[in-house]
Amino acid sequence: MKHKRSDFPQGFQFGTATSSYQIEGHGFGGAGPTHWDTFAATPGNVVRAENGLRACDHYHRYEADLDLVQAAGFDCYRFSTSWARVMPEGRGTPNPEGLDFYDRLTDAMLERGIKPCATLYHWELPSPLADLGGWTNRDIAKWFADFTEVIMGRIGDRMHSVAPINEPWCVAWISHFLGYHAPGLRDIRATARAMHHVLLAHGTAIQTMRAMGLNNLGAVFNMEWAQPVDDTPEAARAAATYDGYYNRFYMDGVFKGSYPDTVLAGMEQHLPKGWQDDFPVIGEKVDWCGINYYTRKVIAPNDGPWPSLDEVTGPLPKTFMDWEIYPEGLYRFLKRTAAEYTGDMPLIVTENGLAAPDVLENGAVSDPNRVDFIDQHMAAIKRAIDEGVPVDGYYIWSLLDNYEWALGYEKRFGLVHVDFDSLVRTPKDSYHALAKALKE
Ligand code: GBH
Repeated sequence: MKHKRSDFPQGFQFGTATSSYQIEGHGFGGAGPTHWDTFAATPGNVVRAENGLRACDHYHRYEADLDLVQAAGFDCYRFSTSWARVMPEGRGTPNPEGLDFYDRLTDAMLERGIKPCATLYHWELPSPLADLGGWTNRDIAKWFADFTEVIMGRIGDRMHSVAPINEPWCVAWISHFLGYHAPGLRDIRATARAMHHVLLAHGTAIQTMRAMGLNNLGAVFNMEWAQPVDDTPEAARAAATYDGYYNRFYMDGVFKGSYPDTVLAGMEQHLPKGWQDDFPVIGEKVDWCGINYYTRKVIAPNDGPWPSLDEVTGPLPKTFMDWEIYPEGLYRFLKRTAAEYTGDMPLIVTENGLAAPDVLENGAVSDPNRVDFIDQHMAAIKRAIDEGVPVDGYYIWSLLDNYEWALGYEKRFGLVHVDFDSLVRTPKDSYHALAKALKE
């Protein structure tokens, strides 16, 4: 690895990220069912119909996993809390065992000198709430605020930072329009409602935590650079539409108190009535902005008003997910976010990483592509910092190979290899390279 800690400003924070459903194992310890359990059980939704019920068994192995975070020299660990573990019914009586788990997890981080960075919702909705319409039901903002109060009432005092929701686009679009994620809908009206309600829930949770006296609260967006396929005005327009739906809608809502015209043109009639009145809540001030960045999309014009249906294969080298490797996009997003949305507010790259074949051989995993990928994205971040963008941290997705949602256990994103039969962990070469870089 060419880059090292000392190439970055004093206090810059390196971290690694995971999420509850992808690593913990579920359906025990008093936890309730989630919409991912049922979605995965329906044939055709997930590769080999795999689910997160065992995953990496992190619930029982978290101490050893945090030892790995510590030994690598990471400053921060970004984890998420399972709503269904904390409130099995989604509402009402909390599950003491679930709260105890996050309490132990928090203390285990602090004992190791690791800063706990919580995400409250990373996609597994309690089934009883899904049955009530989930993100299409406006009441979810209230349900989510109650959950926020319960979980933060227990561990909030020890969090370094908190973000309510991981990637609003994914919660809304991939789950309600593309149908690739639970609940697997393909319905524009449901999508529009989810797009709005996920932001309303974000703002309500921020207000709830402010009222509890908590600080260092943020919002985490996923960003994909929209590259027009050619120089025609039609392609430029298609890319701008994609950019509106994918990237700008959520940032505009949180930072500008409006939605972009590119999106309103296509779906204003589907937004819930009175949406304009919710911006004071949606725009509740945050302290930092998180960007999850993986790839770009090459966009060609199509006849419909919707984006995502008009992606074409780009020419750049690709990861094992078939995603183009485009570090420049991270640089451009950091610059654009600071210039157009956040000004002096700290930015954190809360996720970045790649899937690779990652074969375990003779007790080791050689993953030079991951080392290069991380190095190239560090270069992009450094370039933005050198040009005055206040980037405060870089977190690698992910600590462990884990449940890659609709792709089951087929795609490996970890710095640490997991054998999903024995559950043995083996740090990959990229882990060792990073550990060395973080000491230098
Ligand atoms: C992250 O999302 C998630 O936070 C994390 O849980 C997940 O494990 C990780 O990605 C790796 O996948 O080609 O139309 O399917 C990143 C956001 C959204 C980026 C979907 C790639 C591909 C869109 N991702 N996007 S599509």
